[in-house]
Amino acid sequence: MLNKTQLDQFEEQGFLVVENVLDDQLIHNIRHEYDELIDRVAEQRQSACSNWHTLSLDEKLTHLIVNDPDAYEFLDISLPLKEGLDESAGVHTGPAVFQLLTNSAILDIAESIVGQEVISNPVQHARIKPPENALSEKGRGNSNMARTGWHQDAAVIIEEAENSPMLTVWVAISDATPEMGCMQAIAGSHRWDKLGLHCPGRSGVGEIFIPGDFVREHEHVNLSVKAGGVVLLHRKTWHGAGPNTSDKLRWSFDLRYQPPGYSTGRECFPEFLARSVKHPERVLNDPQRWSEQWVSARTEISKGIRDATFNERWNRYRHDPLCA
Ligand SMILES: O=C(O)CCC(=O)C(=O)O
Repeated sequence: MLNKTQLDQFEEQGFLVVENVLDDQLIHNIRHEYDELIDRVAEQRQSACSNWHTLSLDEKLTHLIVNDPDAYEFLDISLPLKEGLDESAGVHTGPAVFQLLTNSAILDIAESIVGQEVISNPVQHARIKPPENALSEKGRGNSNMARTGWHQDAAVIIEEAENSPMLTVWVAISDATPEMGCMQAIAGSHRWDKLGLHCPGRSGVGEIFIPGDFVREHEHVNLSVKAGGVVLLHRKTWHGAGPNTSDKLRWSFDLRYQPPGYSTGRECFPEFLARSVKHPERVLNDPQRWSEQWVSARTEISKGIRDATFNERWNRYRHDPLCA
């Protein structure tokens, strides 16, 4: 659980860095799961290079993302936010990722902020970022693999969910330093009244950014953290992540938690009860069932049984001079 100093700091600044949250075994399990996944994906897409089996996991991830950026959806832990989502859409829902979502140290932290009833919100992503100068132009517009424009998490979801008390838990699988494109945030910005203006990005739904001039008016801090640590963000905190200018891979997952009874902001994707004092019998413990929920979401969306409404509210600013 977070202590009083940490809670006060989160309340005051709108973010908090907590080191040493994950144990080495969980990081190992995730890396191992992705090692198997990357081989499968590269084989299916015929994206492997001739010396593939001599490469380390980080080298394989880098090779695939640089040379076949469209393969990224098979590495992400959310279905892609694209129109016309069909049965071929990729999402990775392996047991090690479920272990991460339901990890007791992470849930303790989430509980400290959202309360004893904890929903895992499906607004979640894997961010696996090779050195930015290796990426293609297409890759550079995608915040899963390149820099992340400044934004507020409450602006990423549908408007009806803007006030859902959602907590972002950003988990470092590799170290994250300023050179590697760690998270950056503006202290106290979560207490500013209205959401800032967000502009639609050039590459797909979900990529939005606050114009640079608005960001530069304020000082920001770098949220460096070591592998196994987490960064917590209030949903209204202005934040982003710089480019990875190092020669290493920068890898993180961003997860969201909230109390029950509020919209998750992406209702077509599955949420689940991760911890509960009131209804322990309803807590989801089965990685297979979790995975099946994502598969059902994909099937129902592709058949039109489930409506996939994503956040498109910033599109009206596409031609606004402030967004140029
Ligand atoms: O890891 C990143 O680059 C961005 C993550 C982020 O913006 C978030 O978790 O809200």
